[in-house]
Amino acid sequence: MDVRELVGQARLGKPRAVARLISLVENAVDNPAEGGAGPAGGDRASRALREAMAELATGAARPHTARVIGLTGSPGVGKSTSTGMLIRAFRRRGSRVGVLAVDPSSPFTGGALLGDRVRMQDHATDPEVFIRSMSSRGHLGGLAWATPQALRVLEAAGCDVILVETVGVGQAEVDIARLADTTVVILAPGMGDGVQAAKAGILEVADVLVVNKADRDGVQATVRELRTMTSLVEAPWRPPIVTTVASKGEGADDLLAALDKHQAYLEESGEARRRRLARARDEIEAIALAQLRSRFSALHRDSLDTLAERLLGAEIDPYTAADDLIAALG
Ligand SMILES: Nc1nc2c(ncn2[C@@H]2O[C@H](COP(=O)(O)OP(=O)(O)O)[C@@H](O)[C@H]2O)c(=O)[nH]1
Ligand SMILES: [Mg+2]
Repeated sequence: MDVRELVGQARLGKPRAVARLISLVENAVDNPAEGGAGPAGGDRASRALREAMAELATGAARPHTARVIGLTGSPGVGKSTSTGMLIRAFRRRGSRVGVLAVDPSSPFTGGALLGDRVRMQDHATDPEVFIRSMSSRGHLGGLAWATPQALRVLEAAGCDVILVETVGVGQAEVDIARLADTTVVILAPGMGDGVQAAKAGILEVADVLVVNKADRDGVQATVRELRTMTSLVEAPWRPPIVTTVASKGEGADDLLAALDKHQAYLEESGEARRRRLARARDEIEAIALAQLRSRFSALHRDSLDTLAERLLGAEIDPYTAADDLIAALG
């Protein structure tokens, strides 16, 4: 099947075409040639990816816009369980849902972040739910350009909502707050999260704060701590605090209401467009950097070696050598 046909099928929401297009993105990350600079490669897979993105980004069909909701937090707080809860909540509304589990650390993909619970049980046979996981497999910068492209595929497939699960705040290669329209930071009571949260500056990224595992002790203390923090926020949007028991589906309606309220704020304030523009800038920059890195590593073999010899031989100073190297990039 050629790329155009594949994109056409994905636009019709055909799961297999969606899966194949996301695989195209993933395989480019996986491609170790040229330092993992997927979109820069001249190989067949890279060309196919480029063609697919051109068709998706500028093709005849008007791009469908999805709400991108990021879920982040420390391991074990209940991100995957909450993702499952939100899939169900959005499906009840009749929304088509995409899920991307982004794992910056795992050397293997295959749903390390997304529990089997979510993958298998409820949604495996639901044609309106697309679930994929992606890992960087150690390639620097790989997820920075691959994730927006995977989002574009899911968006083209008509997803109304895309949930992106990723670990940690400030530890992820993909800065979820720059990727999502709404970022949900999930905490759990009694994990020392309050203190950690303050340190990691979650208030800078959180649009909605969730204290999950509200069936455990200490939930009120965590909520109080967060409330004290958010009361100091002077920005036009003060992140609401929602308590949930994701494993029992409790609090789903409150969370949904908080998400909707934030979405309305984004639209009214013009922040929605600002965030999308920032996302577009990041994507272009990530691809450009990948291409530069690729060309740079190609130069490495000859120019850089020669320049290093000359520097050691006191024939050239390091600044002039760097200028020469950049000039050689063309
Ligand atoms: N008691 C309790 N356990 C929960 C709740 N939500 C999730 N869990 C459990 O916490 C563990 C980690 O959940 P998971 O969603 O995989 O966390 P993640 O690492 O953040 O994705 C699992 O055993 C869940 O069943 C909750 O609200 N209450
Ligand atoms: Mg998880």
